[in-house]
Amino acid sequence: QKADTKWFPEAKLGLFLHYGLYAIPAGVWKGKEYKGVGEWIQERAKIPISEYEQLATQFNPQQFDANEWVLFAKDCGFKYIVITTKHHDGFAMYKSDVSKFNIVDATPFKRDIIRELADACKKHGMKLGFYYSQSRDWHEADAEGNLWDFKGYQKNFQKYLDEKCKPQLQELLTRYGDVALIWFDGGRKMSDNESTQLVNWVHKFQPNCLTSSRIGNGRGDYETLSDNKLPTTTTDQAYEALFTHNFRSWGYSKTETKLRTPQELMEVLLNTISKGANLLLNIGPKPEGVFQEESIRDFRIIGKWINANAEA
Ligand code: FUL
Repeated sequence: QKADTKWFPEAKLGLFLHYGLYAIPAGVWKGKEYKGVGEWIQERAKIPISEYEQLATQFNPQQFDANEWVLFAKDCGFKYIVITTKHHDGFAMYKSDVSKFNIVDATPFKRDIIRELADACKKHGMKLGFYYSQSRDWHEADAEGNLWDFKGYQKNFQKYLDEKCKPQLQELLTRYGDVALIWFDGGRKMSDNESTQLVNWVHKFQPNCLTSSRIGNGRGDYETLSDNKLPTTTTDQAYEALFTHNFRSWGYSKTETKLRTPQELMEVLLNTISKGANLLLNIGPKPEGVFQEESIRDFRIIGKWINANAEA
């Protein structure tokens, strides 16, 4: 049973937010600069879990204000927000009973950012979707990816699915109201059975919650393209291109400072929506809980055009 995708092509523009512990190192670990994807720092620098976990004790985004984020998105013409609830590092940005490695139990901040965002989205009529890294989880021995802490270990992927992935998805789908979509990421190594299990699991709790194609094996409800790639053909299917303001990093980065200009953002936007696909445009919020000033400035510029040209 596929979910109802009708709202999706009508939405056209989504705000992608990659927020997590990786915003603190922001591409720099022990004085060494890592270019590219800042949210991959644990893998790039092969940081042991015990050390990476220490970042949680420093995570305290005092300036975070969910209403501000949502109203900014709304002002700029975004119709949905997708935020990382758990990226490849395995850290839950919400209160999870499944793993203590979460924002409420492991940080001095102690607030559930996803709860606050869900409430703000509801209040302001914004759709909310959850990014969830379903196969890579560098915090877990049985998940994909961490070969530095768990060298030579015989993985039991189904165990990870049953004991972390599925229970966490259940939390996300039963505690935060309507979830517009689960933005699965990284299903290339999954079997058809594993992908199907997860899609069914999502639809069991919320039949109309969309699942992205990165669930693997053609099982998603809508098609999401490769990172920072324009659609090549016109489509009337539910399709989505994703671009980050900063050319290469999704998480906040001090080593990737070049940003797409408003002109470049407009080109990406027009190219994408003229082909019938949605654009999911990304910001990596800073450790303090705010967006980079340049992103606010530039997104407001394209927002003006979007609002001026929005269909009545
Ligand atoms: C990729 C991930 O590995 C990146 O870190 C990022 O989340 C991007 C949107 O998808 O596959």
